[in-house]
Parts: sequence; structure tokens; C-alpha cells
Amino acid sequence: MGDLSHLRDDFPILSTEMNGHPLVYLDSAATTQKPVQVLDAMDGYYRTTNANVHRGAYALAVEATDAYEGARAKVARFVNAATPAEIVFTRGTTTAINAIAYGWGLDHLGPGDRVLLTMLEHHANVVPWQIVARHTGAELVYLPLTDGYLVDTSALDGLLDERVKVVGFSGMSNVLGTIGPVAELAAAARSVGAISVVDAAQMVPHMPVDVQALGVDFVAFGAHKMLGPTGIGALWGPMDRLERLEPAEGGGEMILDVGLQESTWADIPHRFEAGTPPIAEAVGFGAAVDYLEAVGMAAVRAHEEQITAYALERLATVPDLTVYGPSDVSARGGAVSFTLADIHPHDLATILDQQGIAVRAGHHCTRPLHRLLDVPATARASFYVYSVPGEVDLLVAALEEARRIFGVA
Ligand code: C6P
Repeated sequence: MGDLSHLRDDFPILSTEMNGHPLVYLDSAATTQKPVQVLDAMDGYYRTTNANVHRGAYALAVEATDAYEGARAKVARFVNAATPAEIVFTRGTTTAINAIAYGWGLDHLGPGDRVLLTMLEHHANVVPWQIVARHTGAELVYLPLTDGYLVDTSALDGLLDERVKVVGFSGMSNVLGTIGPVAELAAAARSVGAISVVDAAQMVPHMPVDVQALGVDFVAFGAHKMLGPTGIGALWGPMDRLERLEPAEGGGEMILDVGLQESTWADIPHRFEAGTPPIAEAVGFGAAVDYLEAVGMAAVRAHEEQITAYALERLATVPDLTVYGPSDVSARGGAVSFTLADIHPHDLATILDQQGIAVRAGHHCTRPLHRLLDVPATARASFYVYSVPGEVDLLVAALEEARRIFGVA
């Protein structure tokens, strides 16, 4: 159960070298590698089908439109949206959350209103709300974490009241791996008439997700963390919510009619997709969900639990190493952040890089969380379907080597 090592053959980059060593790619929370099935789908689209969508009266443009809308239908099926129209293609998770913050927040927030977030949040689910708060006079409040790195929902008692109009939270942390208490926060939002917004950048790629079953209002995720290309993501919302969302961007493709002073909007989802969309990227996104469906999301999750458990077990053997995040793998995903004695994470990443091991070092776009952890930065190893235990062993050996190089006693 959980052995997906045969998939590695589908990923050309995994048989390349970095700094004279076989590449050990442990940065899948930043972006995943792409299988030939995705690469071929995008290449094939450009070779045989390329035209602009929703405009052309000629056969090729109809084919391109079918490819683009077909990809939407695949993404909708993947997350169990009620209809493909509930999937709005965006540039990525960040753009999807901005679309909600501007499209909903500017209209529905005012002085004294609150946006309730958690201390886990990526900047993508903080900064857009700060900008909208500056325009509207709303303020941001944050749910703390427990000592075990979970969202402390017991603090809802003091923070949740009628002033809260938006509850925004991560479905899975890109730093601690923590899985968010989605159902509980969705219910909390509903109880005060607030909307709930899930940053699912790390969640949709790593576990089965049924957006209708989550009981939330909006879900944002991107293709590039789930084997697809960069430059495309999705915003999901049920139709009655999307109908109350204003377009955050204007331009071609999103209008029904344009007058000199006013315009009217195209149908959903097109009103939220101003300009020429990322068409080949949508095709690649569709190919990525085909690939993940063939693997099966339950198998993806089982593999992740297995490799994360192995990583936590092996990392615990490295003296002076601190891991940040839940120890119970059922409560977390495969992003494992750590520090080693007082070695700066950037120095650590450089040593690992010399041995062909790619990890991320820094604050991982979570400055408030790192301040809470009381460290300026962490190193992070993160896994995906193609990660194998042997790579964890190489990481651990390289960390031992780093201890020697830096003279950690
Ligand atoms: N996290 C990481 O290395 P974009 O950049 O729009 O594709 O995704 C933003 C984003 C939002 N939420 C979470 C939880 C994320 O992890 C990310 C992207 C990358 O952790 C790049 S900072």
C-alpha cells in the first residue's frame, strides 16, 4: 500500500542530475514536477489545436475552445463541483483568493467588520485581505495554534461574533503540514453568517477533496502543485455564491455588453476570466487531473502518510534537529519543516544542494507563522507521488554531513 515508485518513470526530470548527483527533488510543496502525460498534452495542443477561445468562427478555434472547456469539466469532476461552470480558471491560488477578497470583500466589508484567519496562513491568504481591509475599514483577527501545531478552535469562543464576515483558512499548511479543521471552521462561519474561504493550494493536490461535502463557500487551488503547469489555478464556489461575487478584473471575454459608462457581465464562469486565458495550461491542468485520477487520490494520500511517517521517524534520529508540525501523520500532509542546531536554513539548503538535494529554505511566504515559531526561517522537505524512502535516507545522510561540516557538537 502506498508504493508509487513505478510512477517515477513518467517524470523525465527525476532522472537528471544536479551538481553532479542524481536529483533528489524534495520541494514539491513549492511546485511539483510534471509527468510526460502533461508535457505531451500541452505540446500536442500547441502543435495541433492552438487558437484563441470563445471567439473564432472557424473549426480550429472551436477545437481550442472545446479543449479549454473540456479541461474545466475535468477539474470540476476532480473536486466534485456540481457543474463545470462552478470552476473559474485563475492564474493560480493567489489570484483566486484575490478574486474573492476584491470581488466579495470590497462589496461586503465595512468599518468594524472582521476577517478571521488562522496563524497558519500563507501570505496569499493574508495580504489580499489586508489590502481590502485598508479599502473598507475592516480588520483582521487570527486564530492561534495549539502547542501541537493545530489550529486552536477553542479560541473561536473569544473571536467569533457577528462582526466576522469572512473566515479564511488553509486546508493544509505549506510549512507545518497541518490539515485545517475545515468542517469546524465552515460551521463556525455559517453560525455568524460569514463566508468561508479555503486556501486549498496544498490540500487539493494531496488528499481526496469533494468541494460540495466541505460545506464551505469558496475554495482556491492551483495546478502546478498537482503535476500541472504554472500559470493556472481554479476558484470554486457554488453557483449562488458566484452570482454574488463581483468580477475583480475587467476586459475582453468577460462582458455581455459594453457601453461608454457601464458594462454588463457574461455568464459565470466567463465573467471572472478577463482576457485571453491560459489555454495550453488548462489543457495541461486537465491532463494532470487525469493522471491523478488514474493513480487515485486515496492512494496519493496513503503514499503521503507513509513517506511522511518515514521522514519524521528518520529525521528524529538526527541530533539537534527540530521538526515543526504535528507528529501524527493523520493530522498532516507531507511538508516537513525543520531547523538544525543554529545552522541557518539557507546554509543548510546550500550544503544539501551540493549533494543534489533540493529543499526550500526561508519563511515559505508565512512570515506571521515563522514569528510565532520564533525562528526567522526553516528548511523544508516536501514530498509528492514520485517521492521514495531512499530520498529521505539521502536527506538524512546529508544532514549528518552538514552537522560535521558546521562542527555541531
Ligand atoms: N506555496 C511554497 O513553497 P501560488 O503561488 O499562487 O501558486 O500559491 C500560493 C500558495 C497559497 N497557499 C499555500 C498554502 C501555498 O503553499 C501557496 C504556495 C509555495 O510553499 C510557494 S510560496
